[in-house]
Amino acid sequence: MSASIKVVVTGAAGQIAYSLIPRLVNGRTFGDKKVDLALVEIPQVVNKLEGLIMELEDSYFPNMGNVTYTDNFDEASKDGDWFLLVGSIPRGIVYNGKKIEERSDLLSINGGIFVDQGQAIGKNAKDNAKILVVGNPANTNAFIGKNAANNNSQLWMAMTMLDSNRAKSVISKKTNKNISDIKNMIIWGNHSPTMYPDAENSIISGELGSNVIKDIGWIESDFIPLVQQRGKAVIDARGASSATSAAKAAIDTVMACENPTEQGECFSAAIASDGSYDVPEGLICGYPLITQKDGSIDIKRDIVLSKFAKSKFKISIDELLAEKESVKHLMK
Ligand code: NAX
Repeated sequence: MSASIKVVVTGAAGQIAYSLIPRLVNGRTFGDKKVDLALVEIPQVVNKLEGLIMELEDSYFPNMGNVTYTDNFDEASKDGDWFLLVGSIPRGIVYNGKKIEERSDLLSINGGIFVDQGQAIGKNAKDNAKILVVGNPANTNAFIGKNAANNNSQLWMAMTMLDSNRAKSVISKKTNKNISDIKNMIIWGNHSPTMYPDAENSIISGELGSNVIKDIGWIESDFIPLVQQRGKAVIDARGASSATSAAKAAIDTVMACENPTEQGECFSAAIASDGSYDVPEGLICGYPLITQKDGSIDIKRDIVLSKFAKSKFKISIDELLAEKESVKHLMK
């Protein structure tokens, strides 16, 4: 085995984590590296992780290193290379005696969690740590965490890969192409129903999406709402939110960051804006990204957005600005 890597996962007793954690140590996600895991949960359920660790041991993963579990994030974050922040308080549960239904309550409660986690990461994690926020509201949680971490050499991301994978699936059905023929499926903006999945700039069997799908009516009335509402459709059908597809998307994001991107291609995640594509600086916004040969991650800057695309993207940017405003009390 070439080297070792420490991965910290929060929400480790949840649904997504159950599908995600075994894939972290399967010898594929991080290549031949030995993977140490630090699993984090809230005190009420942390002991359940003993059972998960038993299963991991019983699964015989040759690349699995040390596995620890704790309800102390500060301790878990020490020397972390990768952070998969899946844990968050979901909408609909009773928290401190109040049913959490409003997005503003969700932002405020989870925001508080991300202040503490951000500070711990900034202080304890490796300077080149990568942090992928999955727990919702993912972009604004990442915004809060990055601010609290105050360490610009660490990379904070929010996950939009699941939206990108969903969009690829819809395009592959529409065009009768294999899913692997659909590339560069960019999700602009927020991981929320305002996201803008960009069919026009996707690459379908080597051709620009706008040259293949000329039906803007289908894009506007079918494709975009289908992708934006897919999470709700899964909840309605399954009685629980997307879990195995979310776990796969988190792994896809890690692998996209760990391996140089093919020439001309890009992948989707939200990172802090540097002003690219006229997004206000600092917002954690869904962008097309490239992993360079030296491992650094950049925004792909040569995408041309149509007037239609810009109008849709703006709706999502405005939502991110409103979310930023509603958590300003958490910013120092
Ligand atoms: P679960 O409710 O099954 O698991 C969440 C776990 O997080 C629970 O076990 C809970 O105890 C734990 N947790 C809560 N606060 C914590 C904290 N401060 N530290 C550590 N652990 C904590 O939810 P699951 O289905 O796994 O979903 C997790 C999150 O992913 C939710 O916020 C969900 O909305 C979000 N999603 C994000 C997606 C994305 O594409 N970005 C898609 C899937 C999913 O909806």
